Amino acid sequence: MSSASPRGALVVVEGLDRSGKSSQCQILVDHLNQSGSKAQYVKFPDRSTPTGKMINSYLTGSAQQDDHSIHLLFSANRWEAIQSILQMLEFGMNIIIDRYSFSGAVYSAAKDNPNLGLDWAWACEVGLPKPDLVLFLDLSSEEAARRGGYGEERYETQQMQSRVRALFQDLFKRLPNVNLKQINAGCSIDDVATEIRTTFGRFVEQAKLERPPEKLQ
Ligand code: 2DT
Ligand code: MG
Repeated sequence: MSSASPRGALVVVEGLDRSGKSSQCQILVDHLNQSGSKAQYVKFPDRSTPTGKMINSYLTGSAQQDDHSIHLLFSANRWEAIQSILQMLEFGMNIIIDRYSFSGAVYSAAKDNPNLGLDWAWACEVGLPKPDLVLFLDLSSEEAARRGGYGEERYETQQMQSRVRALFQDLFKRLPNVNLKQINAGCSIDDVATEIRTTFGRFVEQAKLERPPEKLQ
């Protein structure tokens, strides 16, 4: 591929559990692939790698971890994937990521651990590729709970989710350089998908993608 061809866009979808992230990522990926753009779905945590398996044991309750230690594992689970993500972007593939550093910082900071605030939690994300676009699917924790309730994994309680929702907004305020679009995830799947597609389309028309992407600060 010649260096003149555009790189792919790095898009992150964030939100609470039950906000529809995974479905919406898949819908966008399918839409892009069907309309002639290359797109690949990536999910964090990636539970298939050695770090991901440790994370999975923690989330499902079969292992305990110190709060800092599990935080670093989640971050390592992203860092270990970065070379392959950068290569796919360079190859012209749009990468649609289901959760990224933003979830990484806020879920850890939402714990009742006075030594683990947003500043500490964000520090190990600095230097990772900065997404070109972040779509935040906003949903109240009450509405999320009405959608069939939470599952049985760690963090899936209404108290934790409402803290996480507030911390996402605190974090976004600290990151004015992030290209953020908040989307009301309380509408129907089709309406949310349409808004995401329109937002992505508008973004791509105007995008001047640096190569490689900028870094999170
Ligand atoms: P899923 O339900 O999306 O599989 O996530 N989490 C996620 C963190 O605490 N830190 C992170 O860095 C990431 C990516 C959010 C499982 C849970 O893991 C949380 C919910
Ligand atoms: Mg979950």
